[in-house]
Amino acid sequence: MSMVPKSHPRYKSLLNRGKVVEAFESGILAKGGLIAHGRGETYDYLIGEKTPKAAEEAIKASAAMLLLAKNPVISVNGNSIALAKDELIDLATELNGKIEVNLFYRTTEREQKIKEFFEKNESNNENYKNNKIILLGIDDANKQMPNVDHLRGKVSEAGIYTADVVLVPLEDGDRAEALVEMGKQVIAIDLNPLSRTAQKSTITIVDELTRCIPLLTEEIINLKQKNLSNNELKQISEFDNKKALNKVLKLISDNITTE
Ligand code: PTJ
Repeated sequence: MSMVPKSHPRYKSLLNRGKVVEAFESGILAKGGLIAHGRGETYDYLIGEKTPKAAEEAIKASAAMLLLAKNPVISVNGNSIALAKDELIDLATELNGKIEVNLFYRTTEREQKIKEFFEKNESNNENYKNNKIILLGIDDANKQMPNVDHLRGKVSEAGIYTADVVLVPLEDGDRAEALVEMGKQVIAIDLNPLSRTAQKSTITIVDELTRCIPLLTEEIINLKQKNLSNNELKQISEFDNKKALNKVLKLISDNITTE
C-alpha cells in the first residue's frame, strides 16, 4: 500500500494518509472525509503527535464507562473504518460486539462497499471471521433520531437507538449533541478540542484514532482483569470533560509558544 520507508520520521502519518486515499479510491471514504482527515492531521501536529496525558485519563474513564454499559455501540463512518477497521473490531470484541455503520454522506453504494470491506478483506480479522461482531446500521437503520435532519439520524433499533453508551470516532457535532439529548453517554474521539463534538460529549478523547483505539482496548482488558465492582468502575468513569479539554488547549498553547 505504501512506498514510504519505515525509517521515515513521519511514517505513521503517511501510512494513515495512504489508507485514507485508498479508501476514497475504493468508494468507502467520502470526498469530505479527505478534508476531515487533513483537519485531524493539523491538530495532531499541534498536540505533538502523541497521546496527551489528558487523553490517557479520558481513555481510562471511557473504558470504565463502556464496561458499565448495558448496550454499548461503536458508531463508525468512512474515515474510522478506513483508518482502524481491525482495531475497532478488536475493541468491539471486548464489549458486546456491536458496531454500527452511520454515514453522514450515506449512499447505498457506500454502505455496500463498507459491508464488503468488513466481510472480505486481506487482513481477515479473526474476531470478525469468528462471528464475534454484529454489524448494524446497513440493512436495519429504520429508526430516526430526534433533532437530526440529515441521513446520519437514521439508526438501528438494536444499536444506537437503544444504546446507553455510544463511542463516536470522528463525529460531526450536531449528532453528538442529539445523542446526549436522547440521554445517552457519548464518548468522542476527536483531535480538535474546540469542535462541537468535543465540547458536547460526555467524555472526549483528544487523540489520533489509530493511536488511541488500541490503548482503549488494552485499558478495558486491564480493568476486566481487576474484577472491580460496579461502584469502583463508576468512580473511574467520573470525568470532568471541560477540565480535560482545557488541559489539551493549554498543551497546544505551550507547544506553539516559542521562548
Ligand atoms: O463517512 P461519512 O459520510 O460519515 O463522513 C464522515 C466525515 C468525517 C466526512 C464527517 O463526519 C465530517 O465532515 O466530519 P468533520 O465535521 O470534518 O469532523 C471530523 C473531526 O474528526 C474533526 O474535528 C477532525 O479534527 C477529527 N479527526 C480527523 N481525523 C482524525 C480525527 N480525530 C481523531 N483521529 C483522526 N485520525
